[in-house]
Amino acid sequence: MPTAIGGPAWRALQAHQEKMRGLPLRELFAQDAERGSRLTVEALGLYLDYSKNRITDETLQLLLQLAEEAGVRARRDAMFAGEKINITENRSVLHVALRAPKGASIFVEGKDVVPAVHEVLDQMAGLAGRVRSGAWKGHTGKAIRNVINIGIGGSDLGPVMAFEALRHYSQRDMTFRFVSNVDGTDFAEAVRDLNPAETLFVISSKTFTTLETMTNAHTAREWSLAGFGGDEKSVARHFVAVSTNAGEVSKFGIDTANMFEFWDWVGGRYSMDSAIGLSTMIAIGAENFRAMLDGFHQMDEHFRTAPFDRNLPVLLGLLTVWNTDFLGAHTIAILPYEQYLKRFPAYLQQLTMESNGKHVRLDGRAVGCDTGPIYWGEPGTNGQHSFYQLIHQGTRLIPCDFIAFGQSLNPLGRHQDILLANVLAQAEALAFGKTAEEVRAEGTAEWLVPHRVFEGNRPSNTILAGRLTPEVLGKLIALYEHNVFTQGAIWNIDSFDQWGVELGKVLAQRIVPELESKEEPKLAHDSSTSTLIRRVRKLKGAH
Ligand code: G6Q
Repeated sequence: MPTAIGGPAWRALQAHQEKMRGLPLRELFAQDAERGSRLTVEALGLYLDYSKNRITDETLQLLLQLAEEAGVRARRDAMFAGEKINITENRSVLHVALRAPKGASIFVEGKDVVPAVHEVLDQMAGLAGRVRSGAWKGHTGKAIRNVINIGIGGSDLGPVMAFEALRHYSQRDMTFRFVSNVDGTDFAEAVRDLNPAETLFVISSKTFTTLETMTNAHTAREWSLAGFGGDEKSVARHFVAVSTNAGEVSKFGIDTANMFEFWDWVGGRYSMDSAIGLSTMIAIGAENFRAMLDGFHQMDEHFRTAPFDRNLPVLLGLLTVWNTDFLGAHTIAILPYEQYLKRFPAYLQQLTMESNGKHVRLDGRAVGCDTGPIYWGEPGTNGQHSFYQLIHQGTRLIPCDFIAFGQSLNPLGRHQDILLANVLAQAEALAFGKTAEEVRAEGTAEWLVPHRVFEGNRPSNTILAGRLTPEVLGKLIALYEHNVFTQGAIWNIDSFDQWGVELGKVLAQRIVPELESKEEPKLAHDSSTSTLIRRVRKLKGAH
């Protein structure tokens, strides 16, 4: 596929962007009284208002033309058809198969993968049911009260986010914790008040070789064994695994009957709805987990079939390309006004930045424009009292995605109205600001006027839904997955590899023995790294 960057639509957008400079949002809204209801899309119970972007109908038409020139449609269809669109790893990209309903067919190299997906889901439901009901007994005959997921990156961020997001639906008499960091503190704090006899570890690792996860898993094994006088037979009752690597799992001592499989066509950051979601399923139950999968699937179908001008993920992806490549934005703030979504921005950081943080196209040549913006964020209203200042009055353009729900899962007096009033007010203030005249009219001293002016013209999207349910969470995650896909297709990059995380891993493996060796090691690094290694060796000895 030839790149659309620099093509007709791209060049037209560059010229168009010049025109747009003199058209602030105030003006655009003044020209069209219907804008706020027209530039919206509602699908699957999600309402997207994108009217507060610096766009006109012409911008939209050009962006839609860009999507056609980039071949987004063909690329999308290739993904759903199981083609190996992750070309640098020669893999299919089929997270959509993880939520395909029973009876659907998706083929990888001539084999329908959907039946295997449902077999694993049923196996997960079996374990989740036994653990939740207390039928699964630990080594000493006690029921499991604590579940600890050990994993990192894609094998951690999704489970953590989903547990927090769906905590309302979780089994409240059980404790769920997540250990990811190789910093021993993470493990130590997670288990300090737990009883090994009531604790089940879920070792989540696609490869079962990841340094951090295996280090934590072995420490967990020692901690657990110590609670049973070293009886190795206990491992099978207190450890289960989620992996593609049966050999390593059984070497670890985990009964492969308690191994939950997934496949190399599931990327780590797209795996929270695979067996990697086992801890989520134990927490919320199989029925809620399936409702979440159904939400994902509904969004997959919407992405696959809705016309692009009414297609939520396509529109969000195109707006991101517009803000990034034509308006010069470097970041996107994700601002959920829903406390349960507190880890959603962190989850999206991996999904978006590991996927689209690429500098070369599929053919290995330089992309020639900016790719993946930096995603970050915090729940509202907290952020309003800290970093929003820079968004309102700083010198940088920071597009925001506001996410809010009509109903609270914890209705308390006026809380929800106040929360919702704030999210609406922030989007309004960012778009329309406050002019010098308005500030003066309040009787502000002239010298203070510039400090109190809000330029406005800051773009944002507002996404509204009724209530945060497992199904809605699935829709929201798939919305961003396909938004990321759309961006990557426009940039013509491989959104599904992650070679950028490799180099640091390799170098760390080299440095570990240099830190541990009794003898002073011969160091052949650059002078900074060698000096730092010597300094760390000294500090290690210091108390
Ligand atoms: C995600 C990445 C990465 C991966 C972790 C854990 O897309 O590949 O975050 O998930 O490195 O890998 P394992 O599951 O193999 O331990």
